[in-house]
Amino acid sequence: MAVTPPGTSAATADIRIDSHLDGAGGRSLADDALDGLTRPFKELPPKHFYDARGAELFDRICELPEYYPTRAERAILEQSAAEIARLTGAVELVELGSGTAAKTRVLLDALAAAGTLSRYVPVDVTESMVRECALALTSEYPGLRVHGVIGDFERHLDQLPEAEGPRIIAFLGGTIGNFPPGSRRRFLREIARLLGPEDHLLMGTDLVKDPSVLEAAYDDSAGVTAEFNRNVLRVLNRELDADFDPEDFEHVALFDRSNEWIEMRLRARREHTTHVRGLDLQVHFDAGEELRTEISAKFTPERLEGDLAAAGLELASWMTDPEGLFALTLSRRPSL
Ligand code: SAH
Ligand code: AVI
Repeated sequence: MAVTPPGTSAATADIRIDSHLDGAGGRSLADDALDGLTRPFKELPPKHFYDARGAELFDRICELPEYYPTRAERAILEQSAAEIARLTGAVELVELGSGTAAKTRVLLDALAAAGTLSRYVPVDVTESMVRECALALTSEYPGLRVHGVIGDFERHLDQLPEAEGPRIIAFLGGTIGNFPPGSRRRFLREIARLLGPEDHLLMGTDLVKDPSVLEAAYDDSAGVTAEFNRNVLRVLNRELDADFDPEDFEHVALFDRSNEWIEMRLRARREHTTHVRGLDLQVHFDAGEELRTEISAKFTPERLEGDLAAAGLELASWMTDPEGLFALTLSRRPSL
């Protein structure tokens, strides 16, 4: 496939791809690394996990026996997709952090069966995901148009195409939990601003549960999540010419009971200094020092409703799996 220069778009009859990850995408990693690695408590944002290898590791995580969210969310979608199609009458589905759109097919099937489906808009920072997903879906759903957006949903929401009719903005997988609470509400407000009177937000949230179940989901026995976690160091080595040895770091996943979120960290096994040449930066780690790489917030119905209300949204439907592990919610702007 032809390479699309940054900030431009390419189109075939059914596929249009817009790319917004120009130098600014690279700068975002450089800025985040400079900021996060020089803090007293070192931290990197989770969006940098997802290069092609990180995306592949995430797919393997979704298949792990301990990682229940993907299966639970799929079960809810299978149970409720027809009702979601009926309630929304959506002609298009915009998906933030779409990845391989594996579960999305359940929704697309329901919208196609309802006879309303016309366009799918996947939005993801991982270019290969958006391109492969566009090719796969246009061949699986004859007549479907795919308008892919390669970009950062924290920076490029204003680049979404105009709605062509009632639409669903889907934010699945519990990715909203990767935002800290204040940014989460700000982000939800930005999504709310995109919703017209006929539109809905369909969001997946992981629910608070037994900490041992949560910790196992983020520290699997096969070590796939540990590799996913360390992958961010490989991204820094490649993109910023750093010399991290990923094996110098131990994977840590723990449930913070007061904040009700999982924290993933990388803990230095020994004292050492890393050189990030692209930033001309030396980063010192004490033995046992931790770098936080992700929070994954778990929700109660009250917390979720509070966050939605703070963003000016009202809950239209709350759906959960038989074990109550995960929730899918449909919300909208209240009619005046
Ligand atoms: N929605 C899928 C994938 C979840 S993994 C599912 O439910 O299984 C999170 C996805 O969000 C990845 O594909 C990652 O590349 C993407 N992502 C993470 N941060 C992002 C950001 N800031 N902007 C756009 N995409 C992002
Ligand atoms: C994408 N996101 C919702 C996943 C989560 O569960 O927070 C990422 C992940 N991190 C470790 N395992 C999966």
